[in-house]
Amino acid sequence: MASFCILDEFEVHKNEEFLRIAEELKPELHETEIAPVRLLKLREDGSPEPEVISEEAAENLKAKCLKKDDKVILDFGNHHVGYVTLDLSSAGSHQDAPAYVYLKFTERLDELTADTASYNGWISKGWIQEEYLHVDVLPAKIELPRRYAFRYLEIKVLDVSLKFSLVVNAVTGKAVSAVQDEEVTAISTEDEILKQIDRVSTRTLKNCMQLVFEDGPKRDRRMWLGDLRLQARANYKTFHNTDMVKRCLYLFGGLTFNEGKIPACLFLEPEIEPDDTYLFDYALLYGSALLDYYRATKDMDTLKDLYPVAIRQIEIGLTYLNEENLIPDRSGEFWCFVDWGEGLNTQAASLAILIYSMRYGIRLAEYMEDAKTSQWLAEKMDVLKKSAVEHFWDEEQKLFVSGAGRQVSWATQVWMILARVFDKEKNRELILHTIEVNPRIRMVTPYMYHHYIDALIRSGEKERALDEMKRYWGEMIHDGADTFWELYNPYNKYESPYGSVAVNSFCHAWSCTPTYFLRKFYLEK
Ligand code: RAM
Repeated sequence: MASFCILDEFEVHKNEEFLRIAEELKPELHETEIAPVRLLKLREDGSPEPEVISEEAAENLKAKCLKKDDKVILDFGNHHVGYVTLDLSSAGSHQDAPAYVYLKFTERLDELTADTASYNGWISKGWIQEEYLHVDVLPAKIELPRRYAFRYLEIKVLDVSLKFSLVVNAVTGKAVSAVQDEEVTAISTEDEILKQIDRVSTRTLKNCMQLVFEDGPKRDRRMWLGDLRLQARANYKTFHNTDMVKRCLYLFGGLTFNEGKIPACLFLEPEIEPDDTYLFDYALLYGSALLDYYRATKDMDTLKDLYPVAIRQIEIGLTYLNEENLIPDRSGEFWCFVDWGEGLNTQAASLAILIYSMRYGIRLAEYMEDAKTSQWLAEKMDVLKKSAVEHFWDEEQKLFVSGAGRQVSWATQVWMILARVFDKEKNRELILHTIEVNPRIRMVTPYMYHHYIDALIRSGEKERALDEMKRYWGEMIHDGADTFWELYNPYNKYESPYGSVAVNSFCHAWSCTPTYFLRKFYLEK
């Protein structure tokens, strides 16, 4: 379990003008009608691969008289985020007892057979998309109040009475998103896997684009800064909804806390409010998200407004350095994210991310013609690069190590490459050597894989990056992904940071970036 770093004193600073700008950019959500496209039946042996029993879902559904323990499984054909209405009635004698109904919405097929009752993870089981309904009077049209992220819906009759049955006349729904499929053109390639990867990426992005860039429409449903940065990159190359990025950057910039820190995430309801969680790396990466935005839009007014917020994050980051110019090791806390994954030591990566953010800070300062800032940042960055090599480079292993235990992980190598502690050729040697050694402490999230792909491309290993993308995201599709997942460890497919995959999110913002890589580095003229 991650130990959260809850702040003793938490003081929110609101910039009303920034929040006003953000509010004006609030999108109208598009609604699309959705309906089940087929009914499924689980195999006799209970295996998760259901048999398709009907393509004429609506007619077949209506024809069923459901008794105690009967169930139907509806397949909506693709992953959706939205609302569902049940149209129910009874057959037989007068309804003499409540119809007691169980509903389970799932994003993946596998989840239909997962045992959710024994869930014992460390985050709320409230995220599992299950409902228990008592329907006292039939017929009834029930508009379910929650928003779901789902492709499948199981409806099970927990009980009726001996004298009547439940009839599901129809299940209808509306999917919601700030963007529409038509806004994106498919990539032109003959490669089927790449086409699929691109399609699943854009679907993931679309379903996470709600009133802000959410991280996962099933779980969390809030805006995390690290996820936002990657979503925005994918968005520039696809839906190009730059207003949404602008809105989100202003929200983070307008809701800072203690010393001007940007929170790691924002809650959206009942009112937008910052979480009392500071993640060192996420806050530092704000500048990178701002620079991407500026490069995509040339919106100087926004840059001018938010530049001080970005530079402030670097200043705050620098205050954590000790006398040896190192960030003290806080791997045991939820303080510098880097990646989920048991036992990952984040000390070296945190210094690398600080260096990386300073390079972005320098670029921002150059656009702002702020020579003083770019100069001090460049000088300090050189000092930190030297410190990184001096303390973390292991000449014998030819790898970077991290923490007192001198841990070798993939994440540390990747972030040192992205920090450009070495030149391009040496970075190339390092990434190839890492692949060969295959350190035991692996990457587990698509978030970390994004940075790995980035590191390969920046080290001149473009073809290998493409192969790795196909291997990782392609394998997820092979394992049934309609949208990409929060966590995917090809070596342990049931891994969860929360104690059970039942609460993992299977449409997760930070996993949508293959579309960015493909469109930016491979398919654009
Ligand atoms: C989880 C979510 C989110 C991520 C944080 C660090 O709660 O998966 O996307 O940014 O962790």
